[in-house]
Amino acid sequence: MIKKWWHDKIAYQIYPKSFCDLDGDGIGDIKGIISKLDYLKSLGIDIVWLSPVYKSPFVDQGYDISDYYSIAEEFGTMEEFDTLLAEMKKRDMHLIMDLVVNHCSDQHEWFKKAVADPYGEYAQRFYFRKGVNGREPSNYRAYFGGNVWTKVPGQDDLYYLHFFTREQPDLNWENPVVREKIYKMVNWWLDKGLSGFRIDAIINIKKNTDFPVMEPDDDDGLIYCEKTLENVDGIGDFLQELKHETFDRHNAFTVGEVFAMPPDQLREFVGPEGHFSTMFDFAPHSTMSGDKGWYDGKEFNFDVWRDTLYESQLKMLNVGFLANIIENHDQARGVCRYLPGYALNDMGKKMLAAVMMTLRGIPFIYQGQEIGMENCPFDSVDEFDDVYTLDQYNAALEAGFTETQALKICNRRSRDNARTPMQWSDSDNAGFSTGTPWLKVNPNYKTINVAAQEKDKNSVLNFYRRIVALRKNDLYRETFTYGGFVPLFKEKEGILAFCRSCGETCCKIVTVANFGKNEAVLTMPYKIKKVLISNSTKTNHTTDSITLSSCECAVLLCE
Ligand code: TEU
Repeated sequence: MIKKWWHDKIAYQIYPKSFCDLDGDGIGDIKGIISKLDYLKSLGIDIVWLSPVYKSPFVDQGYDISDYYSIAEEFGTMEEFDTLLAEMKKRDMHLIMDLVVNHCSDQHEWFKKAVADPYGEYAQRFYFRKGVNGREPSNYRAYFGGNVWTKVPGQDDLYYLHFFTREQPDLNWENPVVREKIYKMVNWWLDKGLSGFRIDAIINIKKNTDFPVMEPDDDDGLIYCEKTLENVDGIGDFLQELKHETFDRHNAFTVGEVFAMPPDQLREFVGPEGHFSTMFDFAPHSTMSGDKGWYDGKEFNFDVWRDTLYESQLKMLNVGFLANIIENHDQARGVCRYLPGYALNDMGKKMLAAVMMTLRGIPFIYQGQEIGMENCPFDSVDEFDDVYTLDQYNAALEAGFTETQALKICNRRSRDNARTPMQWSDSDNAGFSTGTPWLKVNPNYKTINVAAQEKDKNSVLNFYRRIVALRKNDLYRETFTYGGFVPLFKEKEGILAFCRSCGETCCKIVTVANFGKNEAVLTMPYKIKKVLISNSTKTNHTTDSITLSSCECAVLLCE
């Protein structure tokens, strides 16, 4: 395998609106991020992924961009952004930004010009279509609800396409002018010194532009828009062109947000010549997805989750690397998803960390994960901000759930769970802001916060520091990065365990974790030489076996 600069890196996602607010307006800002770079360095972070900071009306929290060349004034100025880049370089850290190019904002100059002249050049940069029999051109349901077609303002029978909210018109990738302008913008940022991009919702850029009416998948007569992409060929041509015109020229690191990839195209997407450096592994998360929405989401099933994780790891062995997450800004908090009630404590959180940080692939830590932030109790639907949550609340009501039940469903699943302000200390607003935060602060900030965990050598934060340092230790880095993956103890209930090794040239490292309620005795297939890290004060083991109490984990150097 040809080694790349990003193979052994650790990444951290910042959701800027909720990270750190220095100017007191209740919204995080770039100056706040700069003030925390030493903190990120102390955690061992190499790459920071910044969720969108571009100019935006914030209908979808910055994923609706009105100017790709400007920084939103809520976050600061371009000069401050340049300072951020310079300060990161000083610390030998890389910055990647979000590339949101399936759609822009309806406040983008192109869309305004398209609306002003709906049969002119700018309308060609979007999908404008005539209605059919006085209705929308087709019957697709947008990701955040409703029809993907909305009437062009001022027009009777002309519609534009948006797979997300109506304020996020889809860009027409079939139009070479659009592609050329996007590549120019991407290169502009890379020339500035970015190390790459996280690429948003990218599977959506290739559509069947005949937009045929399709068999509905629900009583509303619509079909989920993602399903309409299933048999559409040709996305590879767009993605290879994008890569060739931009990323390749800068040796950039790219991570795709790819849902619904055709399963036979793994190598095309993330193989050595793949469209992206890596892409997120959403398979373990998707084991809980419902067919219709959050209201029919599945309960967490440890066996299904573990087997899916193993499958993801194994399928990548001779292909490349996936990016591993337990959460992001679109998910509820990982500790609340994957840890049963009895494990939702510091032991359990460290166990999840040990598993995630020793898998094969690029680890992405989401802000607050390193202190074990949890889902937030939202007491009323008015406390949510997220468009998707409001849609799913209504979907639950329409499916016959009561308001109390719908609120409970959203409490479990809402994207706002991960978007509440970062908990820096036990002072007002968790030390996030001196103003009124834009979103509720999780009331548990008095006990779960960075300042308290800095002082406690056994905190979740310090465990993350140690496990990150272990992964980067010169003695083990090669194994953690390039080592294979062999699942162990598959027949043992509640056990997640695997061996990482790369043959003669490097050492053998085994991770064992007991997600079960009862103690487990594991007879080891390899001799234990040393406990590299564990979440207990004293690991009970001999050279041949190890006994794990409930929620106990260990990373072992073996012979
Ligand atoms: O998410 C893309 C996407 O497809 C999501 O709707 C996803 O299916 C869902 O959140 C899973 O829980 C990206 C961004 O990450 C998200 O924040 C944006 O809202 C969306 O694109 C539109 O840009």
